[in-house]
Amino acid sequence: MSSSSTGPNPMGVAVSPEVAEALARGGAVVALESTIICHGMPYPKNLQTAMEVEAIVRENGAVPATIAILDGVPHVGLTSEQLKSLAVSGRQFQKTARRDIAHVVASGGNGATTVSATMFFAHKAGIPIFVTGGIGGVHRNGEQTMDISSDLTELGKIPVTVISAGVKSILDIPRTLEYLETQGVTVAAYKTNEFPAFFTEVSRCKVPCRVDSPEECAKIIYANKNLNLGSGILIAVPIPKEHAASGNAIESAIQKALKEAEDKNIIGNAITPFMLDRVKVLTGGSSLEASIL
Ligand code: PSU
Ligand code: MN
Repeated sequence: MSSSSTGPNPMGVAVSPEVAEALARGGAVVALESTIICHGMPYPKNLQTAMEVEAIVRENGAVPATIAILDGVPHVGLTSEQLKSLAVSGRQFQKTARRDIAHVVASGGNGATTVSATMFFAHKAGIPIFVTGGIGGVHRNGEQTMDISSDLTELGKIPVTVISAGVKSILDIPRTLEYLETQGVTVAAYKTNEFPAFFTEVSRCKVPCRVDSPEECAKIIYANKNLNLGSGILIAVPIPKEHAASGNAIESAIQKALKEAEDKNIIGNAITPFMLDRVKVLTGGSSLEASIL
């Protein structure tokens, strides 16, 4: 079902009528990001995947709220027309992390929100749950470049629960977990003791907390809320074994892509889309398939 968005409310955010209605009656709403649509996958795979993800949320009795900035207005919950225009526009939508929000809004631009910006708007709209594929983290060589995704600091300061397939091994997973600890983020893994590496269930990093049921997750989310901890929660759900890509093939693609990035001097917020794209090409598309499944 698609519904047209209302104009921005006094908080400066346009919440779609369907999302607003669900929130008002205390129904379940799941926030979804848009960088993955505009910068993470090619058209039309991105549109198919975005629509599929929204459909899965609905099948499970919740209302999806994809978040993006359209003509300078942050939108929480998109119509199918808006979703399509986002998918078709792709990279014309600016990759928008927390630091970019004010600029994209002030210039009336179009922004595809990363995990950090999506968390920010989800919280503003009163949505406590956000589902995505992979989150950003500490980049490899991050100890020199200081390239640490603002997804991690946002998790430290916004009480939203992010459910993801973990952190891709294009990043430095052990340092990402260290940084999340510093930020005070509750990190849990679902039915495993190991923090998942997105393409595979294996990272060799022990997770600080294991959960084995949705009820256990809910109890942690409740404790966080009840104590007003103010920080976020990351729940990592490993990719199903049958869909896991080969760890070795991915690692050698990552090594190649890292070298290419260095040679081309690709840095800053361009590095994640570059790495995702190169790893996809170098693995003959198997990393993209694993991303969608
Ligand atoms: N990792 C993925 N897929 C993605 C991203 C990260 O496996 O699509 C996107 C998310 O939107 C994430 C952002 O929030 O990249 C992080 O970018 P950066 O590393 O520039 O902070
Ligand atoms: Mn970065």
